[in-house]
Amino acid sequence: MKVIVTGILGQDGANMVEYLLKNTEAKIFGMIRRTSNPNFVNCKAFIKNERFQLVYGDLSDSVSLDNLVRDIQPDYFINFAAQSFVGCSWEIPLQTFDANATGVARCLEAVRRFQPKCRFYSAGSSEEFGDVQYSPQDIHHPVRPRSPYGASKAAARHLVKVYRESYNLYAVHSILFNHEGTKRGEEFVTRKISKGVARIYHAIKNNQSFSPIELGNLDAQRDWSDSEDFVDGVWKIMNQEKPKDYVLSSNETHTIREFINKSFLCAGIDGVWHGSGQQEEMSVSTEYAIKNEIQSSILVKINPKFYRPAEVELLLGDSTPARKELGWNPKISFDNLVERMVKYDIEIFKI
Ligand code: F7E
Repeated sequence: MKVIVTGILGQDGANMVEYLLKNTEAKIFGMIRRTSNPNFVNCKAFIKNERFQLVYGDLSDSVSLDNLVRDIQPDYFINFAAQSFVGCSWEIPLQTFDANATGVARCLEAVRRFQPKCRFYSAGSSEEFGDVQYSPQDIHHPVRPRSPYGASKAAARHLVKVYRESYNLYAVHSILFNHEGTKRGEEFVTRKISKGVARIYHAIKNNQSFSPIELGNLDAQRDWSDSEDFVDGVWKIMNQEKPKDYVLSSNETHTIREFINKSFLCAGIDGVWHGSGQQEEMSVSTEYAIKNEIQSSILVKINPKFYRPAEVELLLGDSTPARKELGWNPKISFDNLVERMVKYDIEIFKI
């Protein structure tokens, strides 16, 4: 069995490769773009595995995708490559659309032309639901994106459906709600918080001053899971008798503020909120400041530069069909997820 996985330098691609090496006998071809200085930090566990091979390819280059599919003749093609940062998608809308939507069309064409038996997975996003009409959101929720990123993923979803129905491909585009973990990029809010908490934890421990974590909208609500649970769900979705799209989610929603509270709690730092709107801040409690002889006291403050031109205020998924029909059983709760991320970042923190 041969599997092409794209996006292997990122969180999901790397977790997918680790999952496949552990749970299958497959040979894995991990696709990366040619860059002058690639960062393999997420690939340490498998880069030297004999069942793993690095291959060059690019979602913007159909020749590379055609060649890979023609030469490898994969049984599965799992596409986790993307411009995945919503916040940045207003600054680079065309590149976002090219990678996330046209890139999927290029993959589908490569599969259709050179290995139509190959099962294809496209990573959908709850950002496609955007300005939500009802909660919890299931697979039938209308597509109402609020960002160029959401629009690009929505377009990919339509393309996958069209190719599935037109050419009888096993092509799926399942909706992934937010999913995080210790491989998460630092620009995403959860890792930004866990790394910031680790930095402050070490500053307090070493009697040093610290600067606050600067964030945008703390009221947004997200349905967060662990990426390691999701790659198991994705593999189950790819191995059904007939292709069908599902939602993967925790079925819980939490504000950014709740994620912050839990993170500081995990680090044993006692914070209190005060003020509102752009003046809202979290600082260490008086008792904690006295006990630890802390001079700088602000832990979190608002920086409007992290507000988005349009926001998805609430996401809450309904993954009941995936749990019932696929036997998908996510293991990492919201509390576990926050704890894992904060403890990991405290452990690896370097000044
Ligand atoms: O933002 C708010 C921000 O960038 C979450 C991607 O994996 O999940 C992810 O997209 C929320 C938003 O993730 C900051 O406004 C506040 O409401 O961590 P995020 P995301 O946009 O939800 C979906 C499902 C995907 O498909 C995406 O690829 O947090 N927020 N302050 C902030 N966000 C960031 N990044 N930085 C802040 O300072």
